[in-house]
Amino acid sequence: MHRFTRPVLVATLAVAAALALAACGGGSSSSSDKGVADGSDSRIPAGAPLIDQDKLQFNPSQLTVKVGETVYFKNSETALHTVDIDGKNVSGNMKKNDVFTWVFQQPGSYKITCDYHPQMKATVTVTGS
Ligand SMILES: [Cu+2]
Repeated sequence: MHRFTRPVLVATLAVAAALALAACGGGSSSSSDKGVADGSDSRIPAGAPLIDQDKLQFNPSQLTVKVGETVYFKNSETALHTVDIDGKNVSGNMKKNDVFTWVFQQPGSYKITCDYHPQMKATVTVTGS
């Protein structure tokens, strides 16, 4: 029995390594989870900062951008949302697939909320150029 211990362990490690690689490859999670557009929406350049409104959340909930950079917000679901910056509704109602953009002109930390869903909260940190 003992003579099989080592090969079994090696096989287990190989499976674990394969699973880890598969996890790194992603596939199931949207790239907007990371706050960067993947280019799948022609209105949003690949690599642009993007906050998705989905599942009644802002995704991601933390984003760091530079002064003057265009930040994209996209409503990906049927629920109506807004983009409020420090309590001010700047987007109006956003329907499914609506895209809203905003350029932050001053460095700082900005609270992003939605008029309709108090649980929707995000923070955009704007750094100097
Ligand atoms: Cu909302």
